Amino acid sequence: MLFSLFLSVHALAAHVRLDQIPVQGSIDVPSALVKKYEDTKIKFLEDYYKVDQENALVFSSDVQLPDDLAYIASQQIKYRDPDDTSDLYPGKSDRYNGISQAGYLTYGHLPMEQHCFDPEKLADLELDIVVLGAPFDTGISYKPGSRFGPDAIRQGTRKFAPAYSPYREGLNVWNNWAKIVDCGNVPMTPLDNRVALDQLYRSERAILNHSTTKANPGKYPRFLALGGDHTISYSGIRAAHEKFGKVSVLHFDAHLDTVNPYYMNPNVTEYAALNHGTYLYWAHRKGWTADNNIHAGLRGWYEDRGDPSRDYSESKFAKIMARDVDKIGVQGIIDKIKERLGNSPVYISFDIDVLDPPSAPGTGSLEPGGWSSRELLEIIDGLAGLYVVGADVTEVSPWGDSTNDVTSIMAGEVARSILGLMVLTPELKE
Ligand SMILES: *[C@@H]1O[C@H](CO)[C@@H](O)[C@H](O)[C@H]1NC(C)=O
Ligand SMILES: *[C@@H]1O[C@H](CO)[C@@H](O)[C@H](O)[C@H]1NC(C)=O
Ligand SMILES: [Mn+2]
Repeated sequence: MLFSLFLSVHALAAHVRLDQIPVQGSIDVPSALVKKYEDTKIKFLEDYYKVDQENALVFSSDVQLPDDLAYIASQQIKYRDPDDTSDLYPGKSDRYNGISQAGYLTYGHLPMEQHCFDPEKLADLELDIVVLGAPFDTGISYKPGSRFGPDAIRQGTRKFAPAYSPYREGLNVWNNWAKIVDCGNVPMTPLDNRVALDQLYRSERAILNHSTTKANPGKYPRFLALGGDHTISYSGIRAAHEKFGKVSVLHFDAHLDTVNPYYMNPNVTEYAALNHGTYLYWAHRKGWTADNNIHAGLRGWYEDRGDPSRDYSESKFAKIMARDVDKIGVQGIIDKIKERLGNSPVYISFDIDVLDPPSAPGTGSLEPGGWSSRELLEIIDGLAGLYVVGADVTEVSPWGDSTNDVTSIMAGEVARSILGLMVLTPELKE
């Protein structure tokens, strides 16, 4: 704040009369502006600038500036050599110079990796943690639009940089041991869910088949998929299970998503039986998920009276209800999740509708009574120590995001917390 004020005052140019600033011809500096700076009570400005008798804003020469500030304050702009583009290419300018709009649109300005699914590169391209997009919303029962989620979430992370966590001393998810990249969006056909989910499964399996860097003590890369509707977890759990064995699912959602398709509207055909309300039922039925799964943030009403009991008997989920936060607090929730999951390999299946609707309006099935973003982020960050082998952040439907990309920004932040868990626990505890 101070810093930008400093620069803007400087733009008015020291040693130049305010009414004679040579910016594209002449400009009129109203005396009110001069008055404004005279009245400024910010010490920083008082120290370094003075307004002389002729109302000119001057740089006060009796103040000794440190070199770096003196450079910023100096009148001479040192232009780079015209052939020098070293500060302009993506991955440099955008990530390190703090220019959020620069470069390609990747998650959090991560390096773009174009060869993740290139069959020629499976053997030698090393990856540790991968973000990928799953643009798919034809498994949904209410409002569609989440096929546009991946790019919206990336846009919501424009402000990200390789920065340090304010809550965990020294944690920088970007600059750490792991090579983290964005592999782009997987092509998923909107015309046949069976094919689309298979496309995603093969992509995630391919990611897990890459080798890792030497810095990685674990055996396989790990991934975080940006959805897409929640059906995409089906592919992720399937791929993760192939490498890590049965995974324990930590499911953040307002809804069960373990619904037995026999009881779920529309219960029409075999094709319809796999959708964003049933994929967890199928994942357990297929033998990909363990017996210690857990929901967090539930509050959606049950279509069938037997849904909540089948949730346990058929899919082995324990339940943390949204309102539990008022009874046992955030720490109580963290403890319950950790106790349930222990040292298992965990797949985090995340639905943005776990948040209270005002915190995430851009989603398909809003449910009142959800967690605040502060509660949610504290819960996820509190899970450090879990061994997260795969994850997704789903159901971001940007067309419902009427104000300021709120939902995309939330999703981007949740993803950052989940990536933090991956960085903090690089391998399975024995
Ligand atoms: C990829 O991983 C799967 C599952 O672990 C394995 O069966 C398959 O052989 C791997 N494919 C390649 C090309 O490495
Ligand atoms: C689901 O579909 C089957 C087969 O058409 C039908 O027998 C059954 O009654 C349906 N279930 C419910 C709960 O409607
Ligand atoms: Mn869901």
